[in-house]
Amino acid sequence: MPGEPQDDCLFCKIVAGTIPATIVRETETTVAFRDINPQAPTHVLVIPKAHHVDAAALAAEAPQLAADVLRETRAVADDEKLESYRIIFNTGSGAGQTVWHAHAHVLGGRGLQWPPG
Ligand code: IU
Repeated sequence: MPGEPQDDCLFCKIVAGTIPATIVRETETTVAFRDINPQAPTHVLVIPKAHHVDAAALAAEAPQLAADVLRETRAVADDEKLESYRIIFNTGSGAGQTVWHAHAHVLGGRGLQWPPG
């Protein structure tokens, strides 16, 4: 069922607290934590607590929750005092998605090239 915790999902385990993460923000519906392999001085992942496999599924299955995630990206940027930053939802393996629980990357603190690779 969309939204239900998955036993084999790493990010569900972070939500449950059974795998450690450096959590920077938490709301009733979302968690934000530092990426373990940061690609910029600020690299924070914002995830819904509920399990949805990717951004497309999240938008379709729980649009209010998608809005919660987007609002939290703004809050992370404010907390980190980022004037410019990038929000990325890698969606599908061809786009670089490796964890099948929707997450927004918030990247900032350095110059960012466009287009991305
Ligand atoms: P992707 O868009 O699915 O490729 O992003 C997954 C991210 O999750 C990636 O940047 C990893 O470094 C990050 N990550 C993490 O922060 N903690 C973990 O335990 C694992 C991956 I596994």
